[in-house]
Amino acid sequence: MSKGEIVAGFLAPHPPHLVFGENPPQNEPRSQGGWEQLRWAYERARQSIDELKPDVLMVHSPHWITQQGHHFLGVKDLGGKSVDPIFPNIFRYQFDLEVDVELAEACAAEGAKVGLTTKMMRNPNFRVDYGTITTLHMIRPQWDIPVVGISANNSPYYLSTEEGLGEMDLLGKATRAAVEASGRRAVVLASNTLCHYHFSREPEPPEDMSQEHPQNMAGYLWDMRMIELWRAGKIKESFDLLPQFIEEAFAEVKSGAFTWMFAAMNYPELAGELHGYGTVIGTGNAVMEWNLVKAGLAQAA
Ligand code: 2X7
Ligand code: FE2
Repeated sequence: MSKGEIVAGFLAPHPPHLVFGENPPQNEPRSQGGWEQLRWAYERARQSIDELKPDVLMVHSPHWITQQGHHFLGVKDLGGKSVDPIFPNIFRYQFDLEVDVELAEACAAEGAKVGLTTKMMRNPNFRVDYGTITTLHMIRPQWDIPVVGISANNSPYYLSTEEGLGEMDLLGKATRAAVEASGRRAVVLASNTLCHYHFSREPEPPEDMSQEHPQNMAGYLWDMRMIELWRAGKIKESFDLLPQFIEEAFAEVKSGAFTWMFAAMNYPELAGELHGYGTVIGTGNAVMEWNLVKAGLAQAA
């Protein structure tokens, strides 16, 4: 078996509004559209997935919260209806997905080796969270590539940010080791919003884009500062700033997916491609790609 590798990483945020705006058959509520800049950004990211031809999509979601350890979806076929607890009016999604259980088990084993508490989720009736589903739907609506789903232990919220993100760094390195041993071509997806300040009232209808804009200017400026660093490939500098960004913009990257993804990619000082930026109920969201094949750091399919 040839050595597996991570072929790309995407910042792939999960506001369920994006699925709502697209009106796929799996989602019950209907909309007149909305959030096009972000949905068109995902269309460009989908083209890259077509070209990369990965064997597996790996996603870390802040909305599957497991306070005791890092959990991995561990049932091959999962299906059912996933409802967003905050926005049940816009996200009631019939999901049907295939899990790469072998790779998930290898990630859990590698994580345990480096001292993390890890666990396989074996409940066949498990309802997959809206974060995992939205990111996966937006990046690959065909659902024809097996997935690895990873929970958020959320250690940065009850340890210090630095300690918690240190755990996510270990989880990313463990993920990389598991992918390499698996022989798979893997794409890693950080399911994270940037600035997370949001409005507390929803417009009527929710897709009224005349009401959509950044919740505050300081948060918007933080998002632009971080995106500029990522577009310039200044990854180390961006990680040095990450705790301050999290603190001042209440950024959702605190939950660890972004750190996990970069650790899994071995922190390449590589310019990311911004597919698009937009706000959702005032929060900042960017769809960005770090393509390791184009950079000569991974093999083409
Ligand atoms: O989970 C989310 C989010 N991160 C941002 C915006 C809107 C809804 O849900
Ligand atoms: Fe979120």
